[in-house]
Amino acid sequence: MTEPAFDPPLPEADPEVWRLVQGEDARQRESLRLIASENYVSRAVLQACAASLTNKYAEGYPGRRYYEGMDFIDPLESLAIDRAKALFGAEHANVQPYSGSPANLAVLLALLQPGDVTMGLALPAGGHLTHGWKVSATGIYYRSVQYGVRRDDHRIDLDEVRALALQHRPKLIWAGHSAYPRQLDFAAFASIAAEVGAHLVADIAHIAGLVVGGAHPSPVPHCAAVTTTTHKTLRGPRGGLILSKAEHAAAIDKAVFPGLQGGPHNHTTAAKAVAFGEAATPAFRAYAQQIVANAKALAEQLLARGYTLVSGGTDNHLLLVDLTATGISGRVAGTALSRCGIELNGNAIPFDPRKPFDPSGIRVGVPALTSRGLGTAQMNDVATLLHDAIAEAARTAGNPSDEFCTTMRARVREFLAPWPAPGL
Ligand code: DSN
Repeated sequence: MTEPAFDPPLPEADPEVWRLVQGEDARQRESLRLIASENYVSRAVLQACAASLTNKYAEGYPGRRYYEGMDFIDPLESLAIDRAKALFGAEHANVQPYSGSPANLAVLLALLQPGDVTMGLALPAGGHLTHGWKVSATGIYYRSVQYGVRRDDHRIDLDEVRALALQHRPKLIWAGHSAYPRQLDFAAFASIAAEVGAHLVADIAHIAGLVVGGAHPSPVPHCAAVTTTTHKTLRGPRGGLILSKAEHAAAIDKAVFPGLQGGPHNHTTAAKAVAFGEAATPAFRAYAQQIVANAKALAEQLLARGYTLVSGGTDNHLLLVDLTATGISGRVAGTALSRCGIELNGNAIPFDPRKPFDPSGIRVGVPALTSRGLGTAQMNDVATLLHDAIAEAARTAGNPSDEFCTTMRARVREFLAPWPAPGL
């Protein structure tokens, strides 16, 4: 039997796209990836992402679909749901959210009326856009009150959270972040939420892998709902997940579909199931513990080189470095470091006098390099690479020479050579 004429493999079918994909593969292999929200998925997760399931429509839920041909999709989605519930100890799981932002919007749609009051950590203090920041739909269609961190120790001030909650009587309180290096006290948030009759919702997009690996306390017992992406520390495909108490299951399912989304991305659901399976293993538990150990070791090494860390250190997978003393902004440093084969992002620090697009800090995360197998013994070298590149960027006002960058890229490649990138 001959293959259909339209069906050559990608390198032949579209060399232009293939070249770019290959380029990205090489870049991921050869650069020191310190973006706190990124990771390397396993070969198994990558294979599931590329499965024929992408060809199938499946609006609805297992056993209640609007399409025929669900012989394999229904058991697959049920498997993903069961694995997610077991992994997190949750009463209900919805595995269909396309990513974290739709998951958060779905929770609001399920639990609130438009115009209801919500509370969340402000973006400049390390919160997420979808926790009610003014430009987000979550801040436009709901009345959002934002809490911050303390000026002296950069920790969330639970006294302020309580005072604001008593003053504004929110219907929903977010506990979550995308740039906060400390643990969240979910029990304390739950007690404030109970006092004002609010739903507590945790967004654990950044820390889901740490939670299931026992490296961060779980919010699940304390919350009406918990949202997460599946592609950060959880090391799954790009996607979202909502966990909830059984009493909210129907409302949440209805909010995801038909409230916000159409057909689920079944290939991603399969990859989520694979990732949940991987995350339930002892090896993943060790990975989660190693992430925190590596972040703490890197923090020590940067402190020893004179850097200022927001809150003085870390309890999780990320550090926020205040670059004010170096004379260059986080954006300028990030661009220069990228030319040197070191990837991270400029990030606002609490009470940042600079603009969000050109902030004072950088965010440094270790989940990806921990997936390559690097441990605490390698964090001295990671800090040296970072420091050498930042120092040269500062000395040259953000314009290190091409020669310097080429040398740095070679040093990064050589350093990473013994630690192959998973999946690629
Ligand atoms: N964009 C993600 C991050 O980098 O933290 C959060 O959505």
